[in-house]
Amino acid sequence: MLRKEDPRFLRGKGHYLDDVQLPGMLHLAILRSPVAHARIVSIDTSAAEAHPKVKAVVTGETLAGLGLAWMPTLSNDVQAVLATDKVRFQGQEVAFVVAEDRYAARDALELIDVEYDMLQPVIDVRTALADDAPVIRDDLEGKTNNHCFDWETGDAAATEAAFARADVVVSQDIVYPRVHPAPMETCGSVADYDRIDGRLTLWSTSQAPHAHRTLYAIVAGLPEHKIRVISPDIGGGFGNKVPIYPGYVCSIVGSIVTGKPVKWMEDRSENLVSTGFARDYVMRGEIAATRDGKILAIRTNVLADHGAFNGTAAPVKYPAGFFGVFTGSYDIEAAYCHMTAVYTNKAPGGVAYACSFRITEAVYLVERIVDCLALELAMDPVALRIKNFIQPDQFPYTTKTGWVYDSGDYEPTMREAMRIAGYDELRREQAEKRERGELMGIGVAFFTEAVGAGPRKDMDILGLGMADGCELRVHPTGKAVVRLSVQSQGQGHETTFAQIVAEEIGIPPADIDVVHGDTDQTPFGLGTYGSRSTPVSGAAAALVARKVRDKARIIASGMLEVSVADLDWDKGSFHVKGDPTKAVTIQEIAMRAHGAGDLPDGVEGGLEAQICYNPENLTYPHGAYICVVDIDPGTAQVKVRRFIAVDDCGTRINPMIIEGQVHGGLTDGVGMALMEIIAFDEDGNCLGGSLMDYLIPTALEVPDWETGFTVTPSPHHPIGAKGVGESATVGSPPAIVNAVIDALQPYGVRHADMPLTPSRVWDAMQGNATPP
Ligand code: PCD
Repeated sequence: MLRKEDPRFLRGKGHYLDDVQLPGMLHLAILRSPVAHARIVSIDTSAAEAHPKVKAVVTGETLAGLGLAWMPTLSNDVQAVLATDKVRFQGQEVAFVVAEDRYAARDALELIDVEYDMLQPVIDVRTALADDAPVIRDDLEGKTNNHCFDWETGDAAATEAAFARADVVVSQDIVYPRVHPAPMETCGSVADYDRIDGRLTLWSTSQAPHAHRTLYAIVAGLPEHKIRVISPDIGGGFGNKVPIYPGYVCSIVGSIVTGKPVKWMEDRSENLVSTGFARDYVMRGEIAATRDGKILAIRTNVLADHGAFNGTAAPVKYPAGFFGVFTGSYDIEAAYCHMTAVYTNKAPGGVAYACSFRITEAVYLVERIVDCLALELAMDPVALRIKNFIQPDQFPYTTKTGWVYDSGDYEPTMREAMRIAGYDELRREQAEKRERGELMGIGVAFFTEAVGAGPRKDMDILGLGMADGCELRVHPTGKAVVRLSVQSQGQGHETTFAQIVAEEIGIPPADIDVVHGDTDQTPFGLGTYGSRSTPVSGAAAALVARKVRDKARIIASGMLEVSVADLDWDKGSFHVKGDPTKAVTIQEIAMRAHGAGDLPDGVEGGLEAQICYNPENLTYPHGAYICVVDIDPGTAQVKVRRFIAVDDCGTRINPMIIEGQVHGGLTDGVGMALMEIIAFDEDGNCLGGSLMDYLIPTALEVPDWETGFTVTPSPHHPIGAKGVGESATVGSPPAIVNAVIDALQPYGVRHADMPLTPSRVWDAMQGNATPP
């Protein structure tokens, strides 16, 4: 089925944040710190205030007076809305101007004079905890160092014992560099505060409008029922639009102060420099195995860079998110992970960029060290993986860190990827090319993801349980509206959720409207990220439709004058058992439900239902990826020649949309593996602040994707579907890096860190370790 939203998008009729125009609307611009770490000595706003088009200039001091200078983050830290005492990263919000137009607001920023007293910045995560490192978060009471949190999982002693028994132990330092989600649309908001009835309407680029509304209610002390958060069409989220950014709060304050609607819209550099980054994990992976390739244990130690404020959105019990699933798809004896997170003078975060809370880092780590082990054992990387896969009869499988994988059948997925790739033929081709000095590499990655957070007993964000509501109304003429708590950023929910409901209730998808992204119009729920919409809200949509169908059955029994037990469902109609000619359609039932005359005893009029779905478990999609690269030995440039992706996301709702999700994620993977990095110089200047410096891939850098699938339904999801939105971003970087390392075997290279730019690959070929 084609996407219902596309006629609107393809004709330029999408309605994005910057399309919101309100009468009398003013424009807000933010003054940002040019330096990474400095004390604010003074701020002179008088010249800006004198600008004829300026309506307000607000500093941290003004906000402090209102108790709004600091706000809670989604991970129990606090973050400055506008700096009061110090600036803690380059690009931090220092003051804002509200003016009649966007240009005047930006011009006036240049009239603000800030005097900074420079402090030494903390940039290198490895030395952030040194005794003499300046303390970044001296706003936190009693803070004497840059330590953010420690976290561990697994069994250290059992893991040590397994390592002691192993024939082979391989360890490798692996960096997953800081990258940025860089959605096509940057972040922004329009706040409209009505002073008379005390109502705030906020249009914002939010992936989680309900959760944001609750936070605004708590922070600003506004009554929650007087706040309406609207996410219009969103031009890509990728996790970038999960956190609450100071700019959103500034636009609210701007509207309260001026009494007018106020728009804030980031430019590209502001987005790259100041909003949620992703990854930035410095990892050491260790793997223990027998000589014949049975993996015994995996151990890892991670140093996590959280920037100046911990703005991560992650379930609170898992400060490192789902990194606990770092044991991958393998049945092993023991595992242990220790993580230390630190503050640095860099932009706060990080967000789960196509990552389901750090699963991307976990998958990269395990798939790299398994390849390192294959090299050490001189074993084929596919054979090593197959030998260690969790077997189909072991599901539900409890990992050594306590997660329960719901279902999986890994080997057929791996074999399907090998079939499409022509794996053995590729190996033969590679051998021939090696003879001739050509550098061809074949990389394999196999992943299992954990997506679809809740359940609410285990998972919450700031005390809000991770469940989702759904409401379905069938109108008298048999057309329907389904209201969701999740929010699409391009994934096609208007289509797929209509399909889910259509399948259950037999009304054609074209007759079902999907309403989302408006807290006044939809039931409460935690929003879209971590590929949770299908696992959680998709389940809610199926169940709410079944609830409506149950009611329709009772009404049908009255219409056909038989008992409920004597009816058969036929997708769209009920008929009397054994007599298909005695039937009523769902449309006829809908009219009857709203019509004159009596309904069966105890049945209220109308045909609608609402539920709140609390998932029993996460869903665990898996996939097998094979990448073929060629490297130019003269320039060290990597070309991805082929990429085969076989995904298993359980029951597939819309194959075309899944295909699009996979294409997008694979392209992300090429970017991260070969091009993207948000780097800093030693003064804390961000070196990735524009798309000239932060390279993202285009159609020119990617091959024609070759995709396939297997189907292993989730046993606990009502329609067996698992998430898929992030799978390809998670699975592709290790496949690409493994391919590059494989190609570099003639040079004896075991590892090189992303992004594998020509200079890094060249360095690796010269035997130089990758720079940090
Ligand atoms: N599906 C189907 N079937 C299945 C699954 C799924 O069909 N089995 C489909 C659905 O329905 C949708 C899609 O597909 O439509 C997706 O889904 P999911 O997986 O559930 O997911 P979601 O929740 O919806 O979404 C989310 C994701 C994420 S998370 C991300 S990053 C990204 C992805 O999504 N982002 C984006 N993808 C995308 N796309 C687009 N276009 N845009 C965007 O932005 Mo995070 O955490 O936030 O970082």
